[in-house]
Amino acid sequence: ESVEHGGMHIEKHPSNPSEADLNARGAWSQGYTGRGVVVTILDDGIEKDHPDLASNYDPDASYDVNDGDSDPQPRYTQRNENRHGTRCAGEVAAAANNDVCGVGVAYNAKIGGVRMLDGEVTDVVEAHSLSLNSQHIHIYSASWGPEDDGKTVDGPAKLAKEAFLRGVTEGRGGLGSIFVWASGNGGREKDSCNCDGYTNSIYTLSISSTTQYGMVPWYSEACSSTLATTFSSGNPNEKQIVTTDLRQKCTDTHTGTSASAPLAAGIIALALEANMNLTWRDMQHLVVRTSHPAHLSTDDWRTNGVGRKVSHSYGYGLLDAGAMVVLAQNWTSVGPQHQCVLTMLSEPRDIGSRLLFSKTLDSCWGRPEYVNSLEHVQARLTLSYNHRGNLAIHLISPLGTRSTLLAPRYTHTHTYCGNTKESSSTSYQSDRYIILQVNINMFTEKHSAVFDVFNLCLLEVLCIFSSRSGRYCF
Ligand SMILES: [Ca+2]
Ligand SMILES: [Ca+2]
Ligand SMILES: [Ca+2]
Ligand SMILES: [Ca+2]
Repeated sequence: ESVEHGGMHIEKHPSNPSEADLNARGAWSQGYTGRGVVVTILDDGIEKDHPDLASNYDPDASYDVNDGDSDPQPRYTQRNENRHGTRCAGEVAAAANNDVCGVGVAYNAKIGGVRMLDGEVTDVVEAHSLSLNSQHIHIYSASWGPEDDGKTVDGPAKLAKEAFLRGVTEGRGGLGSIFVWASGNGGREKDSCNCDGYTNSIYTLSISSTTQYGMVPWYSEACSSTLATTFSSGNPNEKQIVTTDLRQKCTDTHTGTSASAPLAAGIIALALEANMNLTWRDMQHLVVRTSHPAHLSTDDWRTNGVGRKVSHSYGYGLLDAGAMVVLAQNWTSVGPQHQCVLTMLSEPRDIGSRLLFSKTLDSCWGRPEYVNSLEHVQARLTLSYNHRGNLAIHLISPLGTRSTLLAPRYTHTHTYCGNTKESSSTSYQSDRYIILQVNINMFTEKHSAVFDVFNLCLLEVLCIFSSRSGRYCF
């Protein structure tokens, strides 16, 4: 296998057709290569003169937020620690047929880089990066967020939040900027990607990793907001990702969920080329409908209320570029989003050892915000608890799909108060009631715990399509 055919997992091995891959060739063979699509990598810069990137490099999709200039060239050091953005860029748009390094998933897409991680990452830096040239850039790929230490619960601050919202409402001529996000590498610390407000946001397409042999990698974080999966590194005997490297080099050792998000960004670029009118929410629908469990191993594959297989490690499974472009071509936009907000709690409640909320909902029936079918659920809750890491929070759909909004994080037992957390989950069919369960997974001590605020936000689209059940939803 030549390196030029790189992205080892993109390649189908003809000798073993049953081996699943991302099916980029399925899209390429239909003529989709990313032409006309603009992707940027929000990272530590991009080596714009790399021989495998230069021909696709787009200065209008690039900026140096760290130094406040237009040149995102990485800062070179002896240890090459600023190689990450260049590696991610090659996965998306390394040029084809030039005998240099590998081939990006969308090898004719325009690629830029925003240098924003090589310095203090403030709210201003994030917001600037997320909203860069949003009428020109279509897709932003990012693999950063709060510490993966299994303790942190954090997310975008004021300006970055506004940037996400402005991006999806005004970006790309109002169709919405597409934010692709790595789910995080805190697996060893038993971190939960739902505690990362960037990947957990409904505005980001959250991407997890699987290994060459279809296993959950050691660094993988499980959570309900993960939408889909691409390949990346695993055990030492498994292959890693081939891509462009700093100093005009090529590497076959790109790793982690950071390597997964750009592969997804490339596939999304192919789908966008197939249909430039897709909104940010259309793209999520395409991902959910075309991703599949393939051969991916985990013990938590469940079939949700509408018959889709879903896992907290893999979301809806492995992305399929060929299927994405096919579905994209004749896709009818899902229409405007509706939000129905429900207050679940009117006064503080003691959590005790187990607190169960169960509520029959009318989904705002009879009002303009009526939710006809469910796309996202956000549970916004504020609680005080002296051993936060022992909390488990589950959301159970009317058809019995159980989503873990928060799994216990045992390294995370320090005292902490007043934490606000927003969790999103995507696996329900709209019906009349939803149960939110709060479990405390600790039996040795007596805890005081109070639930202060809890409301539930249902977000949806009015269905345009119908299916056997009369609804055509996640
Ligand atoms: Ca610069
Ligand atoms: Ca090449
Ligand atoms: Ca994390
Ligand atoms: Ca997300």
